Amino acid sequence: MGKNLPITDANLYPIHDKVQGEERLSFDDGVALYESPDITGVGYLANIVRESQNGNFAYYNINQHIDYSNVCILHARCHFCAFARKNIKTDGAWEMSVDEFLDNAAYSIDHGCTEIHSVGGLHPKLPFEYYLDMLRGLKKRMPQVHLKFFTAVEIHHFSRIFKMSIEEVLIALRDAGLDSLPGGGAEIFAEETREKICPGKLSAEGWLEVHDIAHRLDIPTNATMLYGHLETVEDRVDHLIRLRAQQDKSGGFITFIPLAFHPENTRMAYLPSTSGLTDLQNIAVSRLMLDNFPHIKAYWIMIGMNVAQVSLSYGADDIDGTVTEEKITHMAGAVTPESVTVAEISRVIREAGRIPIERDTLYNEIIREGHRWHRRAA
Ligand code: V47
Repeated sequence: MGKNLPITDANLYPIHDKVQGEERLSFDDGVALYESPDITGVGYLANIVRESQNGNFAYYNINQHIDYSNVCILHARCHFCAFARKNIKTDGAWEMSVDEFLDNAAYSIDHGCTEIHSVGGLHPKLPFEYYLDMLRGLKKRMPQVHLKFFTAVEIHHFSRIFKMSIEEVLIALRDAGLDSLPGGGAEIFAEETREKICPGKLSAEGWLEVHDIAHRLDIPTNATMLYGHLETVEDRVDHLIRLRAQQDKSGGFITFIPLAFHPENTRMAYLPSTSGLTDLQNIAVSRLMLDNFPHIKAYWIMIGMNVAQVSLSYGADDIDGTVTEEKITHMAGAVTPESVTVAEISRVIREAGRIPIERDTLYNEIIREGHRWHRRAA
């Protein structure tokens, strides 16, 4: 068994058999994958799943990130965050008016973006109308553009401060133009570690409940996991298995994005940055454990374009997008550019031996004719 396989760790052979038989991997398999010294072998296994699900394609999108404000009532609680500020008077704080936000988003029209990704801190004072007006204003100006707004933590915050149920919040936002939720705020679900890195933040159950309700309302969402801080290997596997169980239940996750912790300017600045091998390992193990997630995204902003390129053979089928003005990671010391061109993304993907496909948020292929674009009919 395994004689002609590019696997040197015998602990991976039974997992190889399960992967070949399309059998679900267990908690112990997840731990064995993380503990294996044979990263190439783990990547080989992840690549089998990646190619069976997404062939030779590698997806990207043309998108814009706009963070409407970094004022956050949890500013003192999330020890991994370099983005949040106590109030608008604090050094480095910002708060866009709806008009400023809409002016900022004009970039999306000029640059043919198919998606705007917008999140903010948990703002104590902005009224619900502010969020509705942002969405309505964008939908009026650019009805084609997909609006991926607000993490589960923001949705829960709105429900609390506006005294509405999660369902009421999501329905009102959806009616105003919300198309999907990004995957942020999940951090690490394991209670003990979560309590150390972000005490008092929305719990794992709370995060999953918001996504559950969104899925029931036909609002698709993404999921993330923050790694490279105080979490154990068991915490990571537990996180992936809880996401997999949620996907079995509600089925609305589109893509999973492992997020590499950036320590600079945070209260955990004593920790080292993640290594390329840890980044590849997290991509590969998530591809293997999350058998019911259609896509795994290598977020180049956090792991760098070089590792993102290699990850296309370690389980990832998506490289995120052009991005533009990313703040959360750059305020925590990311050295990647804040934006990249389509030509560069295509070159990176082709060089990895994959076929670049421009997609929208829901993975419909985008066809461009000059400045105009449309989604390929299914
Ligand atoms: O929720 C915060 C994380 C998330 C740091 O859904 C940090 O398509 C690293 O969720 N170092 C926001 N990470 C980013 C996010 C995301 C990004 C790209 C695509 C999608 C998607 C979602 O970033 C936060 C938090 O988990 N984060 N601080 C830090 N210092």
